[in-house]
Amino acid sequence: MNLLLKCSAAAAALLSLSLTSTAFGAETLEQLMKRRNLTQKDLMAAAKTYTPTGGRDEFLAFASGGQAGQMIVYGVPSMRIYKYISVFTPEPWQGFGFDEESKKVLAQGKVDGKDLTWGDTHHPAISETNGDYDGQYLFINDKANPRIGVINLHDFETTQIVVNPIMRSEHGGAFVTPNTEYVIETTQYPAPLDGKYAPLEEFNDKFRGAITYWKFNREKGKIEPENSFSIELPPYSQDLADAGKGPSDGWSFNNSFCTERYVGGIERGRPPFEAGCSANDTDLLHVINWKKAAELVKAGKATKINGHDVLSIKTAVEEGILFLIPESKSPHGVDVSPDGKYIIVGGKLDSAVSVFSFDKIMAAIKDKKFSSKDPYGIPIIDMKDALHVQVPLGLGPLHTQFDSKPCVAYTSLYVDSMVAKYDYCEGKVLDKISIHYNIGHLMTMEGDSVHPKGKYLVALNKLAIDRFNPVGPLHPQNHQLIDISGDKMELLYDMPVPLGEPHYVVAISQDKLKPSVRYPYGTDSRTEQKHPQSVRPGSERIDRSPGKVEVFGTLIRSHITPEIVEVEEGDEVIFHLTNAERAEDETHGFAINAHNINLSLEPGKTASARIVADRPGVYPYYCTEFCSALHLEMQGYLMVRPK
Ligand code: CUK
Ligand code: CUA
Repeated sequence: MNLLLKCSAAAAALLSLSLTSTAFGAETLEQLMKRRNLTQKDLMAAAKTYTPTGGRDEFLAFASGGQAGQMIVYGVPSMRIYKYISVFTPEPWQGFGFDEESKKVLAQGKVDGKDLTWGDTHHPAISETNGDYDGQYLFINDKANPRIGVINLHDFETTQIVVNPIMRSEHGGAFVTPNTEYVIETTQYPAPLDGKYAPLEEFNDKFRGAITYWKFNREKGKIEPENSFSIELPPYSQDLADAGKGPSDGWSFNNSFCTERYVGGIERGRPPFEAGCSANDTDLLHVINWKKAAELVKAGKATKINGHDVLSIKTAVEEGILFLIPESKSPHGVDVSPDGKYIIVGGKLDSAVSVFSFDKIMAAIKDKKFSSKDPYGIPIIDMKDALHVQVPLGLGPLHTQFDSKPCVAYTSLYVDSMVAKYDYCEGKVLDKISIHYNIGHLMTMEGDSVHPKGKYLVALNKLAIDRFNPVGPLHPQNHQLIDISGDKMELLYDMPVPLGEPHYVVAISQDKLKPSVRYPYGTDSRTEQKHPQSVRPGSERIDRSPGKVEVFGTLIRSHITPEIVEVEEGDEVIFHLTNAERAEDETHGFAINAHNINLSLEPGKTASARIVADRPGVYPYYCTEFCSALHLEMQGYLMVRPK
């Protein structure tokens, strides 16, 4: 009962009451606890996460699905998974990659003319207005094939994929500027920006990093590649990035590692010296004035590489928009505080985080107080001239998120498998908690916005090892929910994540999301426009021309109209189908035997299926969602007559 004493009075009263009264059937809570081997602490944790049947979550989290090329939507604090959002990978339930409309979105993501059916998603970002999450759009990057996916949060569907024209590898994306003017993406491993071959002997001259600022048009809900630009960076492995906010709005920050330029067994930065990527004591934080960069591009100071505007290092240095600051070696996360005054950097091989002061950085730039230049001529600000404080936290600090309480931050400690809570203004450790195991990112509610909500923290752990029932050598990943409302962090719940490595996750207050329950009649959900081939019930028809049959149909309980479609062997057949339902959640599916077709038609949506009827036969089609008592009757036949 010791633990009970620590609980709040109300909860304690509730628990002692329940212990003696009947909970379910004949079993008392006390008996149930004994049978399931639960402690009072377990019960408190359960009460903090359990969401009664029919209940709603306070926050929705959007997690990267890692190698799955998708995203995972789950609730906090219940940790119930709601949905996968397909971005770079086909997903049949939602028809993504199976209907013609979504195939066009996936085709935007071709690289070198090749169709890619996966992505390595790392960092989701929610659109912001004045630095607050606004719940309108979601962005996610693909590390393997540098791309950004745009998801409209009115229907949680991917509507655009843009391919980075100058990168072959990226990591520091997607991060947004405070009014979502730009979506930021940085390279990971350097390569020639023009995409051509260059021998490693020319590494120092031909290989480059870069940072891309993708222009986002909020009215259209689209990234505008023609209005986007990049800045050429040295051939260091660039890493995570973040945009300034408040006083630092207009600036962005990104880390780099392997400034030794070690590649292929040779350090390219100095005479051959085989010490690998961690010979130097420090790597380099990049400080960039993106607002001025955008003006320079407008003024014609960029050069085109693969049709894309790129400001050279030389121009960036001459115009005073690019600076470097030494940072602890092999850094990982760079995170700007909610008030925009501090930039916190974690070093994977270090035991402290470095808290840089934006004011100090600006003062050094104003006074031209530079200690040296890097080999590419970029001015370097001395670390001590930019540092506010270093906080010793433990081994392997990676990423940082913020609390609703001022000056309170949380940093993941990869090597120690812990989360550290500390005061970054004073440089004081406040609390530490063990996680299971090897944490990468961590996330607090709206924790990288200007108004973090506190309450919960999710630890995204790289290893689960013994935490779950074994399911073969590939274990699920482990998202751990931690209560951060009190002085001490408390571990509440382990959620196995079954889809891929969930690098990062962002969570938004549920009341900021206003998803639609139906589309305006006949909507193409990918273009968000009226679908030109949608028809109303009663106007269904079949158009025929030589070699081609076009079906304009509808689905409504409990019919697919038309119910019979007769075609000739070899015909191209296109079904344009509209769900004529208005009732909430009355989705119909549409599958055709043997043709790799499954559509998802939510109320009001129009989607198209295209097939080539190259084999005579009788092919049933049917609705794949159990939509009414007469669901199984919702079917028809595609009759393919031999020639
Ligand atoms: S993450 Cu991408 S390597 Cu720390 Cu942002 Cu896992
Ligand atoms: Cu419509 Cu089942």
